[in-house]
Amino acid sequence: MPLQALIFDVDGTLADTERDGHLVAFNLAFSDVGLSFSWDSDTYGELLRISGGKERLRHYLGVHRPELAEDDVDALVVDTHRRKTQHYVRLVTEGGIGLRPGVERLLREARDEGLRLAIATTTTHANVEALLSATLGPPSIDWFEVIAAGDDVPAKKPAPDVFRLALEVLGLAPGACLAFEDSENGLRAALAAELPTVVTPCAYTRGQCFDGAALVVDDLVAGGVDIAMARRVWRRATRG
Ligand code: XBP
Ligand code: MG
Repeated sequence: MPLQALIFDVDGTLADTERDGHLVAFNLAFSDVGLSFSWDSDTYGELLRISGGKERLRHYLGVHRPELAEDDVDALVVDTHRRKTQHYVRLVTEGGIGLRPGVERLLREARDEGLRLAIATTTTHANVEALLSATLGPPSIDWFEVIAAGDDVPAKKPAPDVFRLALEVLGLAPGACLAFEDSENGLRAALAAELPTVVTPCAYTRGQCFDGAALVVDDLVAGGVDIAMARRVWRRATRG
């Protein structure tokens, strides 16, 4: 069975979106709704262990601002996250975030060779579409046969749900695919879906445990990961 598809995580993998995108957007949203705190980079780095912006904020309020978590905390979380997503889409659309090294080359080489593309992410469809449009142009959204996003599935990473949804829509077995991730949570999700996985850690995830990855490189350029290398890594991982 040949390699047939590449499945990409988004945040930290396609682009380094967390510090200059999501974190900035969260703090702007906290100000919008009158929350008296903001997150610094180190705090956010710790909170990133929790997948999902809504789940991350709900955890923070419950642990660090229990007085705010008493009333209708769900309504506060949903409203704050909605505003955060609006800020994030604006920041990305303004061109604040670029793709990581080698990502565009690999996507274009994969397309040229007829490989199918998919996304499996924890973030929202709005955030993914804004990032793709701003970095590769609006038509690039259609390069991906499926964009499986966090709220499309019952459980977020490290659960395998979003990768399994991508495989289901592709109609492919995991052994016909190669996944790309940046974090321990993401790698665990991909491995739980039995996907061979390349890891390109980002600033927040460097030093996490990537046991089981087919390859770990600083980034796709540093690691020489073009489509030919991706095929070699897949072949070695699957004996395909
Ligand atoms: C990383 C995440 C997301 C983002 C924030 O997603 O855990 O929650 O941090 O996005 P990925 P939302 O799986 O792409 O690495 O606030 O939209 O959740
Ligand atoms: Mg990620």
